[in-house]
Amino acid sequence: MDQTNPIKAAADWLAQAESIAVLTGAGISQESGVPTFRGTDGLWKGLSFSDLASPEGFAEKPRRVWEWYNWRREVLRGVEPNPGHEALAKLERSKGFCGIITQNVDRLHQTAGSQNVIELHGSIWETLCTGCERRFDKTGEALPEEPTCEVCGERLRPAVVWFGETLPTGAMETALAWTQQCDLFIVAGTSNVVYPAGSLAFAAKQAGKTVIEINWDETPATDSVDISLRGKTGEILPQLLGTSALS
Ligand code: BJW
Ligand code: ZN
Repeated sequence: MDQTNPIKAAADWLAQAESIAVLTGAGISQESGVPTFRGTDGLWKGLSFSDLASPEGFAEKPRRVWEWYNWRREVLRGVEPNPGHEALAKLERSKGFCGIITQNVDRLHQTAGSQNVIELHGSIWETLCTGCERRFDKTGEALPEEPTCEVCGERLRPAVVWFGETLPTGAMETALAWTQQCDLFIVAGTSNVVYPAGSLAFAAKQAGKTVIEINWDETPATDSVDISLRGKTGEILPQLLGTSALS
């Protein structure tokens, strides 16, 4: 491994790996124009997202929570996948691949062409009825200020995972299985502070896998990974593929 050139070293790992799993977070969509949660653009009208992404926040002020989600849906209607998403889709096509484990609810990986995607935190494009628990696909639609169920009339909520809620059935189990099966684990554009997703880089390391982090900042996982590449995911991921024997 070339210690003096971490990009080259990471590209070498990529070229050698027979199967790869990737954990992504909000940072991978940042260059598409999607705001991240933490950091300078992590607030919305002065509210912390934990006021907005929690069952308590929704119970207290459902209209306010829907205002935030409707605003985010509108932002997402105007964005496209960026070279980071595209590089991962290309990786899936070009070699043995476990898949992408994403915390994002924006579906940009799928739009870029990735097929093996676990949505740990659900999808912003689906709604869930708080009464009859039916799910509705509302992809791309503009929703009313406080949408209600067309079957039972109860309040709809975004079909995403809020703090204190359990992840979709089987999602974490499959994600953990991928960390065990892959021989390279990439963790890209996540602050690694939200659990259980934040445990995956450590689980991969513990299972003896090579772990590469891509982030423009340090995270709690940085000191534990094999290679930490500091920069934009939309630049580094295409660079890695371009430098590896894959391309
Ligand atoms: C770039 C970049 C560029 C930017 N290039 N880099 C164990 C220990 C402690 C706490 C817990 C624990 N287990 C569970 C908990 C509680 C809680 C938790 O984790 N709390 C911590 C915050 C303390 N977890 C939960 O409640 C989870 N449920 C659960 O565990 O159920 C079991 C259970 C239930 C009940 C009791 C006990 C157990 C659920 C977590 C759900 C999180 N939901 C949200 C909202 C989703 C819906 C929506 O989108 O609205 O998920 S919160 C928010 O954070 C969202 C994200 O997916 C998630 C992670 O954020 P992410 O993706 O990392 O984004 P950022 O903004 O934080 O970071 C971006 C990063 O990219 C930064 O590092 C930048 O530097 C970087 N970056 N642009 C490169 N261009
Ligand atoms: Zn209903």
